[in-house]
Amino acid sequence: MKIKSKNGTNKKFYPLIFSLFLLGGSFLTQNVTAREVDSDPTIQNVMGRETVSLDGQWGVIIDPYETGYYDYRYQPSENGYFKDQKVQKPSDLIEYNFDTGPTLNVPGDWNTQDDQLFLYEGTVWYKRTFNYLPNENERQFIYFGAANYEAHVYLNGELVGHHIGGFTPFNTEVTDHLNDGQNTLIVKVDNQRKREAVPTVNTDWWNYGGITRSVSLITVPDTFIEDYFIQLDPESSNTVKGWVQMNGSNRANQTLTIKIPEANIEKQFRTDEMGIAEVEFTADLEKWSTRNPKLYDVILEIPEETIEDQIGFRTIRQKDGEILLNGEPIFLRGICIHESRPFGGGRANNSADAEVLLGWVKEMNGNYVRLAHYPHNEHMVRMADKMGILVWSEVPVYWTIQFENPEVYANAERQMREMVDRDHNRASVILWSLANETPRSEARFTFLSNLAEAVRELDSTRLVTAALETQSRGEGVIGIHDPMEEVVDVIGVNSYCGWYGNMPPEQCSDLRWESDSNKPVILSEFGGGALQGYHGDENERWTEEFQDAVYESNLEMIDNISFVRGTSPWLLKDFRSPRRPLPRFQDFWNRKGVISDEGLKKKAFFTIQDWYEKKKQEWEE
Ligand code: GCB
Repeated sequence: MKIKSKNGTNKKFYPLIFSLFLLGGSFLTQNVTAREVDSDPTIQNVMGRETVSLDGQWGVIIDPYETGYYDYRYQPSENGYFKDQKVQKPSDLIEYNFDTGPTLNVPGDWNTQDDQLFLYEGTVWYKRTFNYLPNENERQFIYFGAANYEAHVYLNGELVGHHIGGFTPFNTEVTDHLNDGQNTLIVKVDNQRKREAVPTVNTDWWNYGGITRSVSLITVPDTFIEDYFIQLDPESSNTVKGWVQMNGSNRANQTLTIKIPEANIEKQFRTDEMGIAEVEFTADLEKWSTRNPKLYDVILEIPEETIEDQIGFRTIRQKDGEILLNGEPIFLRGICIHESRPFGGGRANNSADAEVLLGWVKEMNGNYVRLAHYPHNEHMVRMADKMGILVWSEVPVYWTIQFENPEVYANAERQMREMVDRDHNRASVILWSLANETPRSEARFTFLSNLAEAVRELDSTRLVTAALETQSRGEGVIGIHDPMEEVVDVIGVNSYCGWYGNMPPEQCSDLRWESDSNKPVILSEFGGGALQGYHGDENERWTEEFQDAVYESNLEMIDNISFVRGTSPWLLKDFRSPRRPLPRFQDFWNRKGVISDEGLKKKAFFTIQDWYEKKKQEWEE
């Protein structure tokens, strides 16, 4: 296992970026471009730290023309809405006011909170105030679980942070920007789709905008534990390996103690000049597994602070066509999930949502989920850790993005890094996915190969995958043939027999499959749609019977594919999509859920449940 600081190969540039932030207070003005305030390294385990929640009602201004950002010459304005100017005398002209306008709840997408915003794509400004009383030797960061898609963060009128990417966390140090007493935090969030964005303009899901995940003010000591990566070495079932990254003026030559009290572990390490302690020790630990999701309290101590996390220890590998969890072959009985609330629409964003969604997976006899098509909130992976559900996590490199564009690559790699950084201590997460259904080309191959290399540099303890497409190899034969097979560890393939294409559902079971590789294959998508409660003949589209027939036949087909080691049908729950307008049956919902938008199960749910019960017996799990 490679030891890397969280910025991977950028390790040596780290102090430079960091000091830019420390100095930030003295020179950041609106003239500083957003790019210069990117990249503050994100803090690990925010849920386990001292924080003040900034969730709740925020004042908002809907700004479709970005009048709060650009002046009438379309130049960035010195006096944008981020200044939160107030009328001082009756003759003053100020054409906005956060305090007398509408509010939105944070965390939450704006689309499902205000009818006016249901289809809105553009800028909304958010404002809230909070009180702060300073303490010597403490530092503060403002942390966002996610904001879709581009966020500019202003504190007391100054730009302090900027982030691109709708599904990963970011934080900004604000120690030198805070006032004693009242502070005003303003965030410009823009969810406009762009051709050169990741994802690009064309997706099959709703572009929910806003501050969709929690916001908090984190207080840390002057020198603190910024990040850590503590996992079992995949090659040895009793060696714990990893690193701990300190941040602050005393980061060099610090003593770090790691304790796992339940396993009688107490080990000391020292940080190097960069504040990194490399960690390695042997321990006799009960393994985390789907049957026994054992989590240990892991305590990290430096003189200035103590951090506690709950970590599971397991190995995941692939060999000779098998996926090996703790050295034992396993069949992944999964389902895909969009980050959509269990009852109704809108973004899921809390632990209760995660418990219901993953509870349904358990009820279905599942042991695995594919979190499509972007990183889901941290509650999901923490709940998966507790419930013993394995996870495929992916970045929104979806369909036809600009594979030739280096900026697009940099964006995708950054999102991948932020996803890995947040979840690299979660035992449940076993697969990092590079992409979904991307069209084959040389540029795409280079892009995805580089992304695979980058993710392996960051984390060599997990497997790399991608959802690829199949090809017909003549009458009745489906082939998997994609140059990406060489790059990934586990091959994902999406295939919609009986739904898309001309083949009626009942013929799918006769298809034969061939793979050019001896790597394990996951059927990462298959299925069809139904309107819950609509019944009829199994030849009639949109009936639960039609959807069920698609499943019956596909599951029979999969029973005959020798190299399949996992399935994640498309998908657990109906989700909103602008691509699905058909009145009465769709009404802008993708109906391929086996559970309706209201949380009601369709026939196919039980068909999968029975099949997974059978698989469970076969694989003795
Ligand atoms: C797919 C995509 C998924 C779509 C699904 C569908 O292949 O990967 O994002 O939502 O098909 O419903 O067509």
